[in-house]
Amino acid sequence: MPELPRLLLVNGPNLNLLGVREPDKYGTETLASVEAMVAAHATNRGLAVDAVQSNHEGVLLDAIHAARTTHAGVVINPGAFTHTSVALRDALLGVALPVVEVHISNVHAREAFRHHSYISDMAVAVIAGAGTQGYRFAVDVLAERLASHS
Ligand code: CA2
Repeated sequence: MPELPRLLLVNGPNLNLLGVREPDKYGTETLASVEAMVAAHATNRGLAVDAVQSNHEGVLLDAIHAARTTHAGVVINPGAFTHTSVALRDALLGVALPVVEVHISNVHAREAFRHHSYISDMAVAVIAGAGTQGYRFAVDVLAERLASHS
């Protein structure tokens, strides 16, 4: 049986605290349940998922580099690195995989420093403010894109 195309799910700093703190902003689901939900949804769409979360920029860069030849797309919530990291942008540009950027909260309704993203202009889609459902929508975007580009 041929292997399913794989997506890399990347969560950046502090997202390991999902469901533990600040439920008003980020909901009550844990990171583990989000990752399981994404994997289940991807399976329904004929895709497999590998998930990484780190509070360390270099770990995220390494995971993205490693996905270059093994994965078909990236779903990423870069957390605060969204607003700061040229290195993360360069890593995503370097691997040339389709990227969907996800934010649980509506970053545009928050502080001005959250309105700029180093990723958005190179992403195929940006989903913000849909809560953790946004990760499912991101899988849908990549599934449709991969189907239409195959
Ligand atoms: O809305 C999002 O998903 C963000 O990417 C979350 C980041 C924030 O810096 C971005 O501006 C928007 C923060 C992630 C922190 O996650 C926590 C989760 C639970 C408790 C505390 C932090």
